[in-house]
Amino acid sequence: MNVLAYDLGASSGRAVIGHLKDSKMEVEEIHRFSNDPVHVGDRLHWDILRLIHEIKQGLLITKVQKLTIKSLAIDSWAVDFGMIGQHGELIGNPYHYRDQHTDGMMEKVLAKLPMKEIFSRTGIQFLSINTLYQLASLQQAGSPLLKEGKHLLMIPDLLRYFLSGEAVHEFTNATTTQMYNPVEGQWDSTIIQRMGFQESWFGRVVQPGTHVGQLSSGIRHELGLASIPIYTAAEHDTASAVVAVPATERSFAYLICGTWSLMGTEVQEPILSDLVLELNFTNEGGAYGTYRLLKNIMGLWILQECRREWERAGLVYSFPELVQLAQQATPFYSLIDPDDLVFMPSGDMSERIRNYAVQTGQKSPEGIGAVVRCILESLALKYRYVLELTERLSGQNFQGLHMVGGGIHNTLLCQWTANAVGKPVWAGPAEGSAIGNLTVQWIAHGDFLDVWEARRVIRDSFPITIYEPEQFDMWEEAYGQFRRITCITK
Ligand code: ADP
Ligand code: LRH
Repeated sequence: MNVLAYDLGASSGRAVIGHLKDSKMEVEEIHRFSNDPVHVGDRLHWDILRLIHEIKQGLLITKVQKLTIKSLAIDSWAVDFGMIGQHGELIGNPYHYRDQHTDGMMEKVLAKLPMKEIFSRTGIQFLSINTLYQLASLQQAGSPLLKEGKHLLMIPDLLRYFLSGEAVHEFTNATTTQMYNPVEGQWDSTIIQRMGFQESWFGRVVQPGTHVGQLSSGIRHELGLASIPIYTAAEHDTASAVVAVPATERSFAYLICGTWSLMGTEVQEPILSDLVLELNFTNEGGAYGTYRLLKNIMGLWILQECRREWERAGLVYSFPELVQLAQQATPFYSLIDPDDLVFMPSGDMSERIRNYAVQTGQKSPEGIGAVVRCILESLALKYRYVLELTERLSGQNFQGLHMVGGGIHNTLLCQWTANAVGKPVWAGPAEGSAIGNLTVQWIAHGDFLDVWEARRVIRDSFPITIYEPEQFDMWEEAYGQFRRITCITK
């Protein structure tokens, strides 16, 4: 019997089939598609109808291949949502979290609700992209979405709703709204009321691995399919990826490396200390009663945007080609703080990198190789900084770093990460979120006793590449340079 995972990242989505054979997981990607946000007027949207179309294409492939599907589940990026109107239809096209309507909105919300109070109620880091600030922005604009909307559904909730007709929230993703209270185990009515939002937008929240419906008769009829049970995965893709970290030790650090880089550790309770707040770490909900004490790092988004920009200028390079150019460039020529907000929106990214270098008294990286090298070295150095903070906040000393996600195809980044953190990097599996999604379904079906048994099987089923740290002195010196340039003092 097969289980089916849809894993939608910010840059691409895939349908992955998994089955268990001889105590190993076997997975096959049956469908992959790009996820292309669309600029309309001044706004940036997700192409939600294309995504549902691609999900249906995946279902059709299972039909053509005569695969029997025991269940399916969806995971995707966090914080974004759609509003459902009174007749059950989607109102408008969901906004992309990089739409600039949230600029300055966090400050306005914090004038109403103190930061400390929001943090103690939610445990969530302060990012302008959070659902809380997106809703505040729509409210300020008098958006019809909020006037007509009856139910707010996060992206995977929404896609699942399109498939099954059931409007149910999933826990891991709900926490990323910064309106869910993990201590009370429910939506935070204080924040919701004080913001003037409707409590009725926020419905029942279920845990990962819950059976939440069946493929609707409409879709079964349209595609000529039999019924398929629909489950919740850990629907936040990062939560799914953490499930798939092939750790054997209970204390482990991870770096989920894709469009974003998410670095942290698994904890049993949210850590709501002043230091976690001060360092802007988060306690996102995880599977099986855990929390993800982590920090968002801007990640390979910066490289993706440069690549897109060069492509528009007729300079078309694959990721491996860009990595090769970086390898040939001068080491530590210039460095950036990847998390400077200047790198958040889409657009003229290489120009912003050059400006950052000049404004911080460095030489400007000229040429594609120099820019790519600057991005990758800066990311590796930022990983060191955040890993040190993770150790400090969690009181642990990690033996190495687990890296999962598409970014591990960038072997240079993996090696430089090991060099920067001065510890081994264990890289794999690349399709962490999809495998975590499948794993939660298998656990729900009783195929594994718990996540630890599943992690052992993941470790035995997929290749893990070990990168040992090298050139320690050079990276140590570069880290000092990085801290000075980026003014990191803590
Ligand atoms: P997301 O799920 O956020 O869309 P992925 O986990 O699929 O992202 O990772 C995509 C990133 O992985 C790309 O932006 C790219 O930087 C990197 N990547 C993927 N394949 C390769 C490759 N062959 N060589 C180098 N980097 C790669
Ligand atoms: C990674 C991710 C991350 C969120 C961001 C919006 O795909 O889900 O965990 O912070 O997208």
